[in-house]
Amino acid sequence: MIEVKKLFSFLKKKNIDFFAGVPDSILKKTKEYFDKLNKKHLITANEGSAISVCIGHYLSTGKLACAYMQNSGLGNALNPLASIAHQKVYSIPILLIIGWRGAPGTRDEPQHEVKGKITRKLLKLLNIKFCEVKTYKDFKKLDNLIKFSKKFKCPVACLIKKDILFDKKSFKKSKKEFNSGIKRETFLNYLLGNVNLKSKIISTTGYTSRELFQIRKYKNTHYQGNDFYMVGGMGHASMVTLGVAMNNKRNIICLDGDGSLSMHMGSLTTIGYKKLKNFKHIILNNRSHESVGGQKTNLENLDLYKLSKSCGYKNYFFIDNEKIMKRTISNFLKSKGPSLLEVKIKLGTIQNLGRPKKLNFIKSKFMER
Ligand SMILES: Cc1ncc(C[n+]2csc(CCOP(=O)(O)OP(=O)(O)O)c2C)c(N)n1
Repeated sequence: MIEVKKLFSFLKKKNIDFFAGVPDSILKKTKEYFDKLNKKHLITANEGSAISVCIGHYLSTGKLACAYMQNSGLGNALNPLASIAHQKVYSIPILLIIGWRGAPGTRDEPQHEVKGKITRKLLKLLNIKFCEVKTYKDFKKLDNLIKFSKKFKCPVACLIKKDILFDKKSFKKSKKEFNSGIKRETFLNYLLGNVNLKSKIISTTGYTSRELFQIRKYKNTHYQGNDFYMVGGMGHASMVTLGVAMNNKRNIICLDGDGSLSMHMGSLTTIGYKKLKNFKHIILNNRSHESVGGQKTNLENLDLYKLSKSCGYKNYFFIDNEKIMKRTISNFLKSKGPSLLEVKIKLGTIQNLGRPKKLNFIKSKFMER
């Protein structure tokens, strides 16, 4: 195991002082250290952006920067890695720190096992040298890789499995600003109680899908079978919803998070362009990546009213308290879309939260109804 503090002091000694990435549960103990770095750290909308800002950093400083991500984000990172940073293109040194979900020999969710199994192969295909860091002894390997990256001007990677990083310090709980709004669970219960039985819901990655699944499962009143849980493919829920809505007359609802929304925000323009009356988009805005540790999404200044309107959405609704919830949900569901409902939610999730299981069964049910 490795204490996060020691990893950071190792990287500092290697003169690496700029970091960019998308948060991941395996790397969540790094949160407070990144927060302290302030201007030397950026949480980016997606992993391709993290690679790209590290490329820019190198172009202006000549220094190797570090991009961090979950291995599921390698897909997003692939484009700038292969088409810009690769040794045969512009040859840019970068250190990737990758949380290795679904590593062979570990048990994980299906989507992680798929990516976990091919993570090393993907890196090999990209000609990216890598090492796994499990103990302090592995710092030597990492040191050699960093030297290699600097000398031959190419990306290199370090893989870290679950439960390797630990921190002796316990940091303060999230700030007050994250504690206003409605509980996600409360909103979902309200929504499921009011939504037409024929409406379908496509929900984003992380706690949103997990809570929706759990609530449907344990509340007999909340009819099962109309949901498609995006257990992976973060940021793509709205376009899956669009694909379903284009071939349907009933309300098709996307349950999105603010982190997921920002990952592929360009989708909003396509949705606005299509102008489907049955397209209903809900953003559960907790201003954070709660599912992987509560890191900030940095969207405090994003005006979803202006954004949705300028992308071509017809209606915008907002809920930040329970009093207006029922009426607003009903108006939103009745409205002619594309409509966007922003719900201000606070941090916190259902205890003993499960995960959607039997994915093929879920898909079949969703397609049948
Ligand atoms: C491409 C990709 N990058 C990163 C992750 C890890 N991840 C899973 S859920 C999540 C946070 C989602 O944030 P948000 O949509 O705001 O929902 P919240 O967790 O706050 O409910 C992240 C970063 C992932 N699954 N896929």
